[in-house]
Amino acid sequence: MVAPTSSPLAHHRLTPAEVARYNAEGYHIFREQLFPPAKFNGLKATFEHILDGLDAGVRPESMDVPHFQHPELFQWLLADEVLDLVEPILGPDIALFSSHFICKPRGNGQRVPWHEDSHYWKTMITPMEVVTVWLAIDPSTKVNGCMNVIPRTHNTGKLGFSDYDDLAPGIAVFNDEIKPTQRDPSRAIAIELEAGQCSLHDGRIIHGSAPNTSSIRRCGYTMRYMSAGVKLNSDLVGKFHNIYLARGQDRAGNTYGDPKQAYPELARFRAKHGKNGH
Ligand SMILES: O=C(O)CCC(=O)C(=O)O
Repeated sequence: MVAPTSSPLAHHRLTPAEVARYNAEGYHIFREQLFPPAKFNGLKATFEHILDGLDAGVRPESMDVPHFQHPELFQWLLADEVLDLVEPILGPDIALFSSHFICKPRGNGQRVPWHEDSHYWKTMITPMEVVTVWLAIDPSTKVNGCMNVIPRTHNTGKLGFSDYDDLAPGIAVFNDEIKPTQRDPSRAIAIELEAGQCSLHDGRIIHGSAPNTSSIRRCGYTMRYMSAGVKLNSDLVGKFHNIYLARGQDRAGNTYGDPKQAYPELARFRAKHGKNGH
């Protein structure tokens, strides 16, 4: 008899040591290609198509929840390559929480103020446990405004709920920013990625990025996942937000959206009522 060569966890793409480091530092840089080349190129072509169809005046940094209008994105959002990456952190029951193309055009790409994602989600989910996979659609470097994270801030200081100052509307991707006394950018790590690579970050970590004044566009696709044991505020379901069961089973009594269906009414509601933040 041939001894088994793989364990039930063999498809996991992070080692236990990498998971421990992610939990301690609040982020991880994944240097492999997330998807095989043809699959990545398909996502990039889909992104370019959505970008080309943006209404006049809509900034490309603000392509939030595109999957509500473009269910073809679930080919990537629910793909094993991504779920195998987050499963060692989240466990076997996984929900897709959200997604966002943050595309800084060359020359005049807006900066992302220092923030915690949790600041924008505090009335949405409990507990606040989200992993974002930030996939580089374009190369992302210090030159074109890559994301910076301040390690360990997800479990120190204000634990994801810092105090914020308002910013003048329209000058940055969000209209508020963590108070200067509650952040220390001198400790930040620049996450430079080749196209097709990705990073992971905890929803409570302090992060942000500089404007893009370079001649190279910088687009990242944020794919956000949580355990299916995290509860989405049921008042929001079908009106403001939907989540999707990606793997395993529901553990929180959530209602899940149908990935074969578009929900343009959610996008319309968000556009009408405005949304500052993720
Ligand atoms: O794209 C960036 O520079 C910031 C990304 C971000 O805020 C996020 O993924 O939560």
